[in-house]
Amino acid sequence: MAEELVYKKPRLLTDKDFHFCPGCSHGTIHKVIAEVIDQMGMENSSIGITPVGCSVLAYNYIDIDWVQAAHGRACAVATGIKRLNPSKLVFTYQGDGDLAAIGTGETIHAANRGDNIVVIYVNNAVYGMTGGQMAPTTLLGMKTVTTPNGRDAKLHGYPFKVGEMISQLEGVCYFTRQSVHTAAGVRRARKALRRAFELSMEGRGLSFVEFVGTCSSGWKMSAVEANKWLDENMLPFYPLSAE
Ligand SMILES: Cc1ncc(C[n+]2csc(CCOP(=O)(O)OP(=O)(O)O)c2C)c(N)n1
Ligand code: SF4
Repeated sequence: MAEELVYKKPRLLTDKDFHFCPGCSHGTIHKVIAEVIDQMGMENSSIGITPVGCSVLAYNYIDIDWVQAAHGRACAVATGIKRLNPSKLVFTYQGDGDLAAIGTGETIHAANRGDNIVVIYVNNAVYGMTGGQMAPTTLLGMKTVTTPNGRDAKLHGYPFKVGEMISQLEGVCYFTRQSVHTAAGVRRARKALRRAFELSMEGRGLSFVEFVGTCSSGWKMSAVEANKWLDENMLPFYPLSAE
C-alpha cells in the first residue's frame, strides 16, 4: 500500500529555528503562509511586510522578499509597495497590539481605500513581545500583566472586534477569521488564505485574514492549556468563519 504523506516541512520555510515560545501560534501560521505561497507558485513574486511584535523576524523563516515597517505602519508601507508593484502579491503580517492599537489608523484607511493587499492579523489578545500587557483585543476579565485583576470595561473599555468593523468597509472584498489550534483549523486556514491571496491578485480590494492565536508565554500557560483556553474563551467572543 502506498504511504500517504501527512506532514512535511514546507519548502519555503528556512532551516532557522523559530524564536517563538512553545505553544505559540505564530510558527504554525508561518507554515500555512509558506505552504500557500508555494502552492500558488508565487515565491518570486510575494512581498511580506512585518512591523514590530513577535512577527518581526518573519524574514528569517519564510524565503520570500520582506520589508520591515515601523510599529503599526505595515498597511501604509504595503499600500506603497503594491501600488508600485501591482503584479506582486503584497501582504502584511501583524499582531493585535500592532494592528489594533498603534496601527489602527493605517489599517482602517488602507481597508477603506480598498488597496489590493492582504492583511494577516494575528490576534492573541495581548502584547506578546513586550511581556503580555493588555491589548485592545484583551477579553473582559482576562488577566494580563497590566490588568492583574482582569480587564474591566469601566476602566479599560471593551475588546475590539477589528475584523467585524473592517468587514463593513466598501474597500474590503474578504474577511475571514481562522485558527490553527487544530488540524482541521489548519486545513481551513490554508484554504482561506489562498482565497485571500487569489482575490488580491484579481485586484478585488483588501482582504483581511484574522487568526485567533495563542500567546502561551503572555497567557502564562503551557501549550496544551493555551489551546484549550483559546477554544473555551477566545472563540466564543471571536467566532471562526466557515470559510
Ligand atoms: C513605536 C514603538 N512603540 C512601542 C514599541 C514596543 N513594542 C514592541 S512589540 C509591541 C507590541 C506587540 O504586540 P502584538 O502586535 O500584539 O504582537 P505579538 O508580539 O503579540 O505577536 C510593542 C508595544 C515599539 N517597538 N515601537
Ligand atoms: S511571547 Fe507570545 S506571541 Fe511571542 S513568541 Fe512567545 S508565545 Fe508567541
